[in-house]
Amino acid sequence: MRKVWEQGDKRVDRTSVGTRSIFGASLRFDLSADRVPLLTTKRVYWKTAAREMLWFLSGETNIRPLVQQGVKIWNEWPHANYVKKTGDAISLERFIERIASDVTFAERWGDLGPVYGKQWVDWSTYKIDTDGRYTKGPSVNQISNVIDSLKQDPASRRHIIEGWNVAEIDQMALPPCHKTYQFHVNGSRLNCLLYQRSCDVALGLPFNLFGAALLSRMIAQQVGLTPGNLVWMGGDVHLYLNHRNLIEEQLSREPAGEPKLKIAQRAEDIFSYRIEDFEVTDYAPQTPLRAPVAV
Ligand code: THF
Repeated sequence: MRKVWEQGDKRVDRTSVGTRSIFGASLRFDLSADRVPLLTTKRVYWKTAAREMLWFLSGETNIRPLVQQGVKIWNEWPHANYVKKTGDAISLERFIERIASDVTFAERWGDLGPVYGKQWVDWSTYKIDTDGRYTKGPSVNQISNVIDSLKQDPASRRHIIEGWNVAEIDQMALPPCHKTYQFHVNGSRLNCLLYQRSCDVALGLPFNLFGAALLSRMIAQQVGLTPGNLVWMGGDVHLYLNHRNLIEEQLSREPAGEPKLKIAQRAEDIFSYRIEDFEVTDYAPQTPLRAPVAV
């Protein structure tokens, strides 16, 4: 955060909020002994990040199940889309109440398009016959495939979960930021590398790191390995200019402690984990810091 804030170039971005940004960065964390990258310089609502990760794994792309669990982090995009398409200047709060109470409305306006969940567990395929006609092929469950390949061919360099479906980008509310996860087996240890094309350091990164660590830990448990390293690589790594107060406060604070993440029991399969299965201990963060999300 300090590096981006002090050395980043000023850029006008898609959201027109303005950022300071560096291009190309990496972080490395040791996940052994239940360690987890969870910020202590502000409270991170890790259960929200965990619920989001379970939502991705469920294949869902509609915000309704998140809304029903009180998770608000994806609300702004469907709301902005609704206001833009209908010209109805409904407030975010009223819009979200309708998503929660009205299934038909939620189906029509709560969907983000073929974002993470769809690509991870239900990537569409097509076959082209000799006349150049397209027919639908079987869809691909990348999560199941990675679980299988880790078990059957641990030395493979192809344990990849990819969110960047070029053919469907234009139907997504937002193209994936944490777009590629690669896994790597070293002896009994499972390493994970996350490549994130665009990173909102103040709001997104704490969630994305916790999410990646959780995914890595669930997958390790499913295939009988111990979590090794988590390597994070970022493309455009930025701080929004309207996050100044949060940034200056956070940079004045000292990290303290070593939070741990445990999974109480092994779920039957990678899709059957529940929020109650996750436990964070040794977490005594400083106070939460609020900042608006750029849409
Ligand atoms: N767009 C932008 N501009 N930043 C992002 O971090 C981001 N994401 C997802 C998609 N687009 C993005 C959405 N994820 C918060 C956290 C994650 C988000 C969006 C918003 C957020 O506001 N966090 C607050 C409140 C948490 C809460 O409500 O519990 C926080 O204090 O952490 C990055 O993947």
